[in-house]
Amino acid sequence: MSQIHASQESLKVTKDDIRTRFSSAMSNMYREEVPAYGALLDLVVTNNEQYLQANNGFVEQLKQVENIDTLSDQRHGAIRLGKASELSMMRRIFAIMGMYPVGYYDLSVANIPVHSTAFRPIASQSIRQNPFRVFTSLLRLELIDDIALRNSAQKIIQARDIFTDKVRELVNTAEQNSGLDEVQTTQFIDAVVDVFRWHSEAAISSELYAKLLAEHPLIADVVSFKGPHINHLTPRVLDIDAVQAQIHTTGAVAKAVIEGPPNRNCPILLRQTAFLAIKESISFTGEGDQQQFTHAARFGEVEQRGCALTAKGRALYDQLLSETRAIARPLNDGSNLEKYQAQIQQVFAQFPDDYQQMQQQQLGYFKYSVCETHDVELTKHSSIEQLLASGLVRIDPITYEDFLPVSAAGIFQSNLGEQGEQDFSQNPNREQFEIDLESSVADEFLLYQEMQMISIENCLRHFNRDDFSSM
Ligand code: OOG
Ligand code: NI
Repeated sequence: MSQIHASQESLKVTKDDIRTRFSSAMSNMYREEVPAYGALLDLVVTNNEQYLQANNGFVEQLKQVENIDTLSDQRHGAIRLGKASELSMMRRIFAIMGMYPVGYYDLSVANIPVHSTAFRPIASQSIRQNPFRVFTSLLRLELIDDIALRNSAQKIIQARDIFTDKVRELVNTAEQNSGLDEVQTTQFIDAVVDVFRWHSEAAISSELYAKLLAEHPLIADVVSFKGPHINHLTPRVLDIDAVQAQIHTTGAVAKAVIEGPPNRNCPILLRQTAFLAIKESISFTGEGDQQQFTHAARFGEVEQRGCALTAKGRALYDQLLSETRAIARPLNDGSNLEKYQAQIQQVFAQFPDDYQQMQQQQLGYFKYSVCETHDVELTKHSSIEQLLASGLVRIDPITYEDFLPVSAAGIFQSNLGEQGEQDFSQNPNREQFEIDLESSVADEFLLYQEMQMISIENCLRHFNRDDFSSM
Protein backbone atom coordinates (compact mmCIF):
# COMPACT_ATOMS: atom_id res chain seq x y z
CA MET A 1 0.00 0.00 0.00
CA SER A 2 2.67 2.48 1.03
CA GLN A 3 4.65 1.56 -2.08
CA ILE A 4 1.77 2.40 -4.39
CA HIS A 5 1.28 5.62 -2.52
CA ALA A 6 4.94 6.57 -2.90
CA SER A 7 4.96 5.98 -6.65
CA GLN A 8 1.79 8.00 -7.06
CA GLU A 9 3.51 10.94 -5.54
CA SER A 10 6.82 10.71 -7.37
CA LEU A 11 7.25 13.01 -10.32
CA LYS A 12 5.83 11.74 -13.59
CA VAL A 13 7.65 11.94 -16.90
CA THR A 14 5.32 13.50 -19.49
CA LYS A 15 3.91 11.29 -22.22
CA ASP A 16 5.60 13.53 -24.80
CA ASP A 17 8.97 12.96 -23.15
CA ILE A 18 8.43 9.21 -22.95
CA ARG A 19 7.62 9.20 -26.68
CA THR A 20 10.72 11.21 -27.54
CA ARG A 21 12.96 8.97 -25.49
CA PHE A 22 11.35 5.86 -26.93
CA SER A 23 11.74 7.10 -30.49
CA SER A 24 15.43 7.80 -30.01
CA ALA A 25 16.01 4.48 -28.19
CA MET A 26 14.39 2.66 -31.13
CA SER A 27 16.54 4.61 -33.56
CA ASN A 28 19.72 3.71 -31.66
CA MET A 29 18.77 0.05 -31.58
CA TYR A 30 17.91 0.00 -35.29
CA ARG A 31 21.06 1.88 -36.19
CA GLU A 32 23.12 -0.84 -34.52
CA GLU A 33 21.20 -3.67 -36.11
CA VAL A 34 20.79 -2.25 -39.63
CA PRO A 35 23.92 -0.25 -40.53
CA ALA A 36 22.45 1.12 -43.77
CA TYR A 37 19.81 2.88 -41.64
CA GLY A 38 22.60 4.68 -39.77
CA ALA A 39 24.12 5.76 -43.07
CA LEU A 40 20.69 6.93 -44.23
CA LEU A 41 20.28 9.04 -41.07
CA ASP A 42 23.60 10.75 -41.72
CA LEU A 43 22.53 11.47 -45.28
CA VAL A 44 19.26 12.95 -44.06
CA VAL A 45 20.90 15.24 -41.51
CA THR A 46 23.24 16.66 -44.16
CA ASN A 47 20.45 17.03 -46.68
CA ASN A 48 18.16 18.82 -44.23
CA GLU A 49 20.90 21.21 -43.12
CA GLN A 50 21.71 22.12 -46.70
CA TYR A 51 18.08 22.58 -47.58
CA LEU A 52 17.34 24.83 -44.61
CA GLN A 53 20.37 26.99 -45.36
CA ALA A 54 19.28 27.48 -48.94
CA ASN A 55 15.58 28.16 -48.24
CA ASN A 56 14.98 30.94 -45.76
CA GLY A 57 11.35 31.50 -46.67
CA PHE A 58 10.61 27.87 -46.05
CA VAL A 59 12.23 28.05 -42.61
CA GLU A 60 9.88 30.89 -41.64
CA GLN A 61 6.85 28.93 -42.81
CA LEU A 62 7.90 25.75 -41.06
CA LYS A 63 8.60 27.52 -37.79
CA GLN A 64 4.96 28.56 -37.61
CA VAL A 65 3.81 24.97 -37.28
CA GLU A 66 6.80 22.91 -36.26
CA ASN A 67 9.91 22.61 -34.18
CA ILE A 68 12.66 23.24 -36.68
CA ASP A 69 15.44 22.18 -34.31
CA THR A 70 14.28 18.59 -34.14
CA LEU A 71 13.40 18.03 -37.80
CA SER A 72 16.00 15.35 -38.36
CA ASP A 73 14.85 13.51 -35.19
CA GLN A 74 11.34 13.16 -36.50
CA ARG A 75 10.38 9.76 -37.76
CA HIS A 76 7.90 6.93 -38.01
CA GLY A 77 8.25 3.17 -37.75
CA ALA A 78 6.18 0.13 -38.64
CA ILE A 79 5.27 -3.17 -37.02
CA ARG A 80 3.08 -6.12 -38.03
CA LEU A 81 1.04 -8.03 -35.46
CA GLY A 82 -0.60 -11.45 -35.50
CA LYS A 83 -3.67 -11.34 -33.25
CA ALA A 84 -6.22 -9.13 -31.55
CA SER A 85 -4.71 -9.31 -28.06
CA GLU A 86 -1.37 -8.08 -29.45
CA LEU A 87 -3.09 -5.12 -31.07
CA SER A 88 -5.02 -4.09 -27.98
CA MET A 89 -1.95 -4.45 -25.76
CA MET A 90 0.04 -2.35 -28.22
CA ARG A 91 -2.66 0.32 -27.98
CA ARG A 92 -2.18 0.42 -24.20
CA ILE A 93 1.61 0.62 -24.57
CA PHE A 94 1.46 3.48 -27.08
CA ALA A 95 -1.10 5.38 -24.99
CA ILE A 96 1.55 5.65 -22.27
CA MET A 97 3.68 7.55 -24.81
CA GLY A 98 0.78 9.77 -25.87
CA MET A 99 0.20 7.93 -29.15
CA TYR A 100 -3.37 7.10 -30.18
CA PRO A 101 -4.86 5.18 -33.11
CA VAL A 102 -5.70 7.45 -36.04
CA GLY A 103 -7.15 6.23 -39.34
CA TYR A 104 -8.00 2.82 -40.78
CA TYR A 105 -6.02 1.46 -43.73
CA ASP A 106 -7.23 -1.52 -45.73
CA LEU A 107 -4.20 -3.03 -47.46
CA SER A 108 -6.13 -5.96 -48.92
CA VAL A 109 -6.78 -3.62 -51.86
CA ALA A 110 -3.17 -4.24 -52.80
CA ASN A 111 -3.27 -7.97 -52.12
CA ILE A 112 -1.59 -7.58 -48.75
CA PRO A 113 -3.49 -9.50 -46.05
CA VAL A 114 -3.40 -6.85 -43.31
CA HIS A 115 -5.32 -3.86 -42.09
CA SER A 116 -3.70 -1.08 -40.15
CA THR A 117 -3.83 2.09 -38.12
CA ALA A 118 -1.22 4.67 -37.14
CA PHE A 119 -0.50 5.38 -33.49
CA ARG A 120 0.48 9.01 -33.17
CA PRO A 121 0.21 12.10 -31.00
CA ILE A 122 -2.94 14.13 -31.55
CA ALA A 123 -2.63 17.53 -29.84
CA SER A 124 -0.75 20.23 -31.82
CA GLN A 125 1.61 20.83 -28.92
CA SER A 126 2.46 17.14 -28.66
CA ILE A 127 3.01 16.85 -32.40
CA ARG A 128 5.25 19.88 -32.27
CA GLN A 129 7.25 18.34 -29.48
CA ASN A 130 7.68 15.01 -31.24
CA PRO A 131 5.45 13.62 -33.99
CA PHE A 132 6.76 10.01 -33.78
CA ARG A 133 4.22 7.58 -35.25
CA VAL A 134 4.03 3.81 -35.60
CA PHE A 135 2.19 2.31 -38.57
CA THR A 136 0.71 -0.83 -37.05
CA SER A 137 -0.71 -3.68 -39.11
CA LEU A 138 -2.73 -6.68 -38.04
CA LEU A 139 -2.52 -9.88 -40.08
CA ARG A 140 -5.82 -11.10 -41.50
CA LEU A 141 -5.53 -14.86 -41.42
CA GLU A 142 -9.03 -15.16 -42.87
CA LEU A 143 -7.58 -13.97 -46.18
CA ILE A 144 -5.39 -17.11 -46.47
CA ASP A 145 -7.16 -19.46 -48.85
CA ASP A 146 -5.34 -22.65 -47.93
CA ILE A 147 -7.29 -23.85 -44.88
CA ALA A 148 -4.67 -26.24 -43.53
CA LEU A 149 -2.04 -23.52 -43.73
CA ARG A 150 -4.37 -21.00 -42.17
CA ASN A 151 -4.93 -23.36 -39.25
CA SER A 152 -1.23 -23.98 -38.65
CA ALA A 153 -0.51 -20.26 -38.74
CA GLN A 154 -3.36 -19.58 -36.37
CA LYS A 155 -2.18 -22.21 -33.87
CA ILE A 156 1.29 -20.71 -33.72
CA ILE A 157 0.03 -17.20 -33.28
CA GLN A 158 -2.51 -18.18 -30.65
CA ALA A 159 0.17 -19.90 -28.60
CA ARG A 160 2.72 -17.10 -28.64
CA ASP A 161 3.20 -14.26 -26.22
CA ILE A 162 5.21 -11.34 -27.62
CA PHE A 163 5.16 -9.36 -24.36
CA THR A 164 7.21 -10.01 -21.25
CA ASP A 165 5.87 -9.87 -17.70
CA LYS A 166 7.92 -6.72 -17.19
CA VAL A 167 6.08 -4.96 -20.01
CA ARG A 168 2.69 -5.99 -18.62
CA GLU A 169 3.66 -4.93 -15.11
CA LEU A 170 4.80 -1.48 -16.25
CA VAL A 171 1.71 -0.96 -18.39
CA ASN A 172 -0.48 -1.77 -15.40
CA THR A 173 1.55 0.55 -13.21
CA ALA A 174 1.25 3.41 -15.71
CA GLU A 175 -2.50 2.91 -16.06
CA GLN A 176 -3.09 2.73 -12.31
CA ASN A 177 -0.88 5.70 -11.46
CA SER A 178 -1.65 7.82 -14.54
CA GLY A 179 1.93 7.74 -15.74
CA LEU A 180 5.47 6.62 -15.05
CA ASP A 181 8.22 8.17 -12.97
CA GLU A 182 11.83 8.51 -14.10
CA VAL A 183 13.00 5.03 -13.07
CA GLN A 184 9.89 3.33 -14.42
CA THR A 185 10.21 5.23 -17.70
CA THR A 186 13.72 3.89 -18.28
CA GLN A 187 12.56 0.36 -17.50
CA PHE A 188 9.51 0.76 -19.71
CA ILE A 189 11.51 1.97 -22.70
CA ASP A 190 14.07 -0.84 -22.35
CA ALA A 191 11.32 -3.44 -22.04
CA VAL A 192 9.33 -2.15 -25.03
CA VAL A 193 12.38 -1.72 -27.28
CA ASP A 194 13.12 -5.41 -26.55
CA VAL A 195 9.70 -6.39 -27.89
CA PHE A 196 10.65 -4.87 -31.26
CA ARG A 197 14.07 -6.47 -31.56
CA TRP A 198 15.07 -8.77 -34.38
CA HIS A 199 15.29 -12.53 -33.70
CA SER A 200 17.45 -14.48 -36.10
CA GLU A 201 15.97 -17.79 -34.91
CA ALA A 202 12.56 -18.44 -36.35
CA ALA A 203 10.07 -19.92 -33.87
CA ILE A 204 8.88 -22.51 -36.39
CA SER A 205 10.29 -25.26 -38.63
CA SER A 206 11.86 -24.49 -41.98
CA GLU A 207 9.20 -26.60 -43.63
CA LEU A 208 6.37 -24.42 -42.36
CA TYR A 209 8.37 -21.26 -43.07
CA ALA A 210 8.71 -22.30 -46.71
CA LYS A 211 4.97 -22.90 -46.98
CA LEU A 212 4.08 -19.56 -45.41
CA LEU A 213 6.56 -17.79 -47.65
CA ALA A 214 4.99 -19.37 -50.70
CA GLU A 215 1.52 -18.24 -49.57
CA HIS A 216 2.63 -14.65 -48.95
CA PRO A 217 5.99 -13.28 -47.70
CA LEU A 218 4.16 -11.03 -45.29
CA ILE A 219 2.46 -13.97 -43.60
CA ALA A 220 5.85 -15.62 -43.15
CA ASP A 221 7.19 -12.42 -41.64
CA VAL A 222 4.42 -12.14 -39.04
CA VAL A 223 4.02 -15.80 -38.11
CA SER A 224 7.60 -17.08 -38.06
CA PHE A 225 9.22 -15.05 -35.30
CA LYS A 226 9.06 -14.62 -31.53
CA GLY A 227 8.25 -10.96 -31.77
CA PRO A 228 7.04 -8.17 -34.05
CA HIS A 229 10.43 -6.80 -35.11
CA ILE A 230 10.32 -3.18 -36.17
CA ASN A 231 10.54 -3.49 -39.95
CA HIS A 232 11.67 0.06 -40.72
CA LEU A 233 12.23 3.50 -39.29
CA THR A 234 11.76 6.61 -41.37
CA PRO A 235 13.43 9.96 -40.80
CA ARG A 236 11.91 13.09 -42.25
CA VAL A 237 13.59 14.79 -45.19
CA LEU A 238 12.98 18.17 -46.75
CA ASP A 239 14.12 17.28 -50.27
CA ILE A 240 13.28 13.67 -50.99
CA ASP A 241 14.38 13.81 -54.64
CA ALA A 242 17.90 14.75 -53.57
CA VAL A 243 17.99 11.95 -50.98
CA GLN A 244 16.59 9.38 -53.42
CA ALA A 245 19.45 10.15 -55.80
CA GLN A 246 21.95 9.46 -53.00
CA ILE A 247 20.49 6.43 -51.24
CA HIS A 248 22.96 4.21 -53.09
CA THR A 249 25.79 5.88 -51.13
CA THR A 250 24.53 4.08 -47.99
CA GLY A 251 25.44 0.77 -49.60
CA ALA A 252 21.77 -0.21 -49.94
CA VAL A 253 19.57 -0.34 -53.03
CA ALA A 254 16.93 2.36 -53.43
CA LYS A 255 13.31 1.53 -54.16
CA ALA A 256 12.64 2.41 -57.80
CA VAL A 257 9.98 5.06 -57.39
CA ILE A 258 9.01 7.73 -54.84
CA GLU A 259 5.48 7.00 -53.61
CA GLY A 260 2.82 9.69 -53.33
CA PRO A 261 2.32 13.01 -55.10
CA PRO A 262 4.89 14.36 -57.56
CA ASN A 263 7.45 17.03 -56.69
CA ARG A 264 5.68 20.40 -56.23
CA ASN A 265 6.43 23.91 -54.98
CA CYS A 266 3.80 23.44 -52.29
CA PRO A 267 4.22 19.87 -51.03
CA ILE A 268 1.04 18.01 -50.11
CA LEU A 269 0.45 14.90 -47.99
CA LEU A 270 3.38 12.55 -48.00
CA ARG A 271 6.13 11.40 -50.35
CA GLN A 272 8.13 8.31 -49.43
CA THR A 273 10.96 6.18 -50.68
CA ALA A 274 13.01 3.40 -49.10
CA PHE A 275 16.00 1.18 -49.46
CA LEU A 276 15.10 -2.43 -50.10
CA ALA A 277 14.99 -4.85 -47.21
CA ILE A 278 18.27 -6.45 -46.26
CA LYS A 279 18.48 -10.23 -46.52
CA GLU A 280 19.23 -11.79 -43.14
CA SER A 281 19.98 -15.45 -42.53
CA ILE A 282 17.68 -17.19 -40.11
CA SER A 283 17.80 -20.53 -38.34
CA PHE A 284 14.91 -22.78 -37.33
CA THR A 285 13.67 -24.72 -34.34
CA GLY A 286 13.48 -28.49 -34.27
CA GLU A 287 16.15 -31.18 -33.94
CA GLY A 288 18.34 -31.33 -36.95
CA ASP A 289 16.59 -28.59 -38.86
CA GLN A 290 19.67 -27.25 -40.58
CA GLN A 291 17.86 -25.50 -43.43
CA GLN A 292 19.11 -22.02 -44.13
CA PHE A 293 16.95 -19.24 -45.50
CA THR A 294 17.49 -15.55 -45.85
CA HIS A 295 14.60 -13.42 -44.71
CA ALA A 296 13.91 -10.00 -46.20
CA ALA A 297 11.96 -7.76 -43.82
CA ARG A 298 13.98 -4.90 -42.42
CA PHE A 299 14.58 -1.78 -44.44
CA GLY A 300 14.99 1.99 -44.12
CA GLU A 301 12.71 4.67 -45.48
CA VAL A 302 12.59 8.47 -45.81
CA GLU A 303 9.53 10.68 -45.92
CA GLN A 304 8.81 14.22 -47.02
CA ARG A 305 5.67 15.68 -45.48
CA GLY A 306 3.49 18.44 -46.84
CA CYS A 307 0.12 20.08 -46.35
CA ALA A 308 -2.74 18.04 -44.84
CA LEU A 309 -5.66 17.96 -47.26
CA THR A 310 -9.36 18.38 -46.59
CA ALA A 311 -11.74 15.61 -47.67
CA LYS A 312 -12.22 17.60 -50.90
CA GLY A 313 -8.48 17.93 -51.46
CA ARG A 314 -7.95 14.27 -50.67
CA ALA A 315 -10.67 13.22 -53.12
CA LEU A 316 -8.89 15.24 -55.80
CA TYR A 317 -5.58 13.63 -54.88
CA ASP A 318 -7.10 10.13 -55.03
CA GLN A 319 -8.76 10.89 -58.35
CA LEU A 320 -5.54 12.22 -59.92
CA LEU A 321 -3.54 9.27 -58.59
CA SER A 322 -6.00 6.78 -60.11
CA GLU A 323 -5.95 8.71 -63.38
CA THR A 324 -2.18 8.47 -63.42
CA ARG A 325 -2.11 4.79 -62.50
CA ALA A 326 -4.70 3.93 -65.12
CA ILE A 327 -2.13 5.04 -67.70
CA ALA A 328 1.14 4.08 -66.04
CA ARG A 329 1.56 2.04 -62.88
CA PRO A 330 5.08 2.20 -61.42
CA LEU A 331 6.90 -1.12 -61.67
CA ASN A 332 9.15 -2.27 -58.83
CA ASP A 333 12.07 -2.84 -61.19
CA GLY A 334 12.03 0.81 -62.26
CA SER A 335 11.71 -0.03 -65.95
CA ASN A 336 8.90 2.50 -66.56
CA LEU A 337 10.10 5.18 -64.14
CA GLU A 338 10.44 7.99 -66.66
CA LYS A 339 7.07 7.34 -68.20
CA TYR A 340 5.42 7.23 -64.78
CA GLN A 341 7.08 10.44 -63.61
CA ALA A 342 6.10 12.32 -66.74
CA GLN A 343 2.56 11.02 -66.42
CA ILE A 344 2.07 11.92 -62.76
CA GLN A 345 3.52 15.42 -63.27
CA GLN A 346 1.16 16.00 -66.15
CA VAL A 347 -1.96 14.73 -64.39
CA PHE A 348 -1.22 16.56 -61.14
CA ALA A 349 -0.99 19.89 -62.96
CA GLN A 350 -4.72 19.98 -62.14
CA PHE A 351 -3.98 20.30 -58.41
CA PRO A 352 -3.29 23.99 -57.63
CA ASP A 353 0.35 24.39 -56.61
CA ASP A 354 -0.22 27.50 -54.55
CA TYR A 355 -1.21 27.76 -50.87
CA GLN A 356 -3.52 30.70 -51.40
CA GLN A 357 -5.48 28.86 -54.06
CA MET A 358 -5.52 25.72 -51.96
CA GLN A 359 -6.95 27.72 -49.08
CA GLN A 360 -9.50 29.51 -51.25
CA GLN A 361 -10.67 26.26 -52.82
CA GLN A 362 -10.67 24.52 -49.43
CA LEU A 363 -8.29 21.82 -50.55
CA GLY A 364 -5.87 22.04 -47.63
CA TYR A 365 -5.82 22.70 -43.88
CA PHE A 366 -3.95 25.76 -42.64
CA LYS A 367 -2.78 27.23 -39.41
CA TYR A 368 -3.84 30.86 -39.13
CA SER A 369 -1.65 33.13 -37.08
CA VAL A 370 -1.40 36.79 -36.22
CA CYS A 371 1.36 38.62 -38.09
CA GLU A 372 3.72 40.30 -35.73
CA THR A 373 3.79 43.64 -37.47
CA HIS A 374 0.50 45.28 -38.32
CA ASP A 375 -0.26 48.95 -38.76
CA VAL A 376 -3.56 48.65 -40.56
CA GLU A 377 -6.44 50.18 -38.68
CA LEU A 378 -8.25 47.47 -36.85
CA THR A 379 -11.89 46.90 -37.35
CA LYS A 380 -13.88 45.09 -34.79
CA HIS A 381 -15.82 42.04 -35.90
CA SER A 382 -13.78 41.44 -39.03
CA SER A 383 -14.00 37.93 -40.39
CA ILE A 384 -11.01 35.67 -40.71
CA GLU A 385 -11.13 36.11 -44.50
CA GLN A 386 -10.95 39.90 -44.08
CA LEU A 387 -8.07 39.62 -41.65
CA LEU A 388 -6.27 37.36 -44.10
CA ALA A 389 -6.91 39.67 -47.05
CA SER A 390 -5.64 42.71 -45.13
CA GLY A 391 -2.43 40.91 -44.23
CA LEU A 392 -3.04 40.91 -40.48
CA VAL A 393 -3.17 37.15 -40.43
CA ARG A 394 -1.01 34.64 -42.28
CA ILE A 395 -1.64 31.04 -43.20
CA ASP A 396 0.84 28.18 -43.11
CA PRO A 397 0.13 24.60 -44.17
CA ILE A 398 -0.66 22.17 -41.37
CA THR A 399 1.66 19.18 -41.81
CA TYR A 400 0.09 15.87 -42.79
CA GLU A 401 0.72 13.41 -39.96
CA ASP A 402 -0.85 10.28 -41.44
CA PHE A 403 -0.24 7.75 -44.20
CA LEU A 404 -1.55 6.89 -47.66
CA PRO A 405 -2.85 3.40 -48.44
CA VAL A 406 -1.61 3.21 -52.04
CA SER A 407 1.83 4.44 -50.96
CA ALA A 408 1.91 2.05 -48.01
CA ALA A 409 1.07 -0.80 -50.39
CA GLY A 410 3.96 0.28 -52.62
CA ILE A 411 6.30 0.29 -49.63
CA PHE A 412 5.10 -3.13 -48.47
CA GLN A 413 5.46 -4.59 -51.93
CA SER A 414 8.88 -3.27 -52.80
CA ASN A 415 10.13 -4.83 -49.60
CA LEU A 416 8.38 -8.15 -49.92
CA GLY A 417 9.95 -8.62 -53.32
CA GLU A 418 6.65 -8.94 -55.14
CA GLN A 419 6.76 -7.95 -58.76
CA GLY A 420 3.43 -9.10 -60.11
CA GLU A 421 0.23 -7.32 -60.94
CA GLN A 422 -1.81 -6.18 -58.00
CA ASP A 423 -5.24 -7.54 -57.26
CA PHE A 424 -7.32 -4.57 -56.17
CA SER A 425 -10.27 -6.30 -54.58
CA GLN A 426 -11.30 -4.16 -51.64
CA ASN A 427 -12.14 -5.95 -48.46
CA PRO A 428 -12.16 -3.51 -45.55
CA ASN A 429 -13.30 -4.62 -42.12
CA ARG A 430 -12.91 -1.58 -39.94
CA GLU A 431 -15.52 -2.80 -37.50
CA GLN A 432 -13.57 -5.96 -36.70
CA PHE A 433 -10.34 -3.97 -36.49
CA GLU A 434 -11.83 -1.68 -33.88
CA ILE A 435 -13.19 -4.65 -31.92
CA ASP A 436 -9.70 -6.18 -31.92
CA LEU A 437 -8.13 -2.86 -30.98
CA GLU A 438 -10.71 -2.42 -28.20
CA SER A 439 -11.06 1.18 -29.30
CA SER A 440 -12.27 3.19 -32.24
CA VAL A 441 -9.74 4.91 -34.50
CA ALA A 442 -9.82 8.69 -34.74
CA ASP A 443 -10.85 10.43 -37.96
CA GLU A 444 -7.80 12.26 -39.33
CA PHE A 445 -9.89 14.91 -41.12
CA LEU A 446 -11.64 15.92 -37.91
CA LEU A 447 -8.30 16.28 -36.16
CA TYR A 448 -6.90 18.63 -38.81
CA GLN A 449 -10.14 20.57 -38.98
CA GLU A 450 -10.00 21.12 -35.25
CA MET A 451 -6.39 22.32 -35.42
CA GLN A 452 -7.38 24.80 -38.11
CA MET A 453 -10.45 25.93 -36.14
CA ILE A 454 -8.47 26.55 -32.97
CA SER A 455 -5.96 28.67 -34.89
CA ILE A 456 -8.76 30.70 -36.47
CA GLU A 457 -10.41 31.24 -33.10
CA ASN A 458 -7.14 32.44 -31.61
CA CYS A 459 -6.76 35.04 -34.37
CA LEU A 460 -10.33 36.24 -34.04
CA ARG A 461 -9.95 36.53 -30.30
CA HIS A 462 -6.78 38.56 -30.79
CA PHE A 463 -8.35 41.12 -33.15
CA ASN A 464 -11.95 41.21 -32.13
CA ARG A 465 -11.69 41.51 -28.41
CA ASP A 466 -13.49 44.48 -26.89
CA ASP A 467 -10.51 45.90 -25.10
CA PHE A 468 -8.53 47.40 -28.03
CA SER A 469 -6.68 49.93 -25.92
CA SER A 470 -4.53 47.29 -24.30
CA MET A 471 -3.17 46.03 -27.64
C1 OOG B 1 4.27 -0.82 -43.36
C2 OOG B 1 4.32 -0.09 -44.65
C3 OOG B 1 3.60 1.25 -44.55
C4 OOG B 1 4.43 3.62 -44.79
O1 OOG B 1 5.34 4.44 -44.53
O2 OOG B 1 3.53 3.85 -45.61
C5 OOG B 1 4.47 2.34 -44.07
C6 OOG B 1 4.97 -2.14 -43.38
O3 OOG B 1 5.73 -2.45 -44.31
O4 OOG B 1 4.76 -2.87 -42.39
O5 OOG B 1 5.21 2.27 -43.15
NI1 NI C 1 6.86 3.66 -43.47
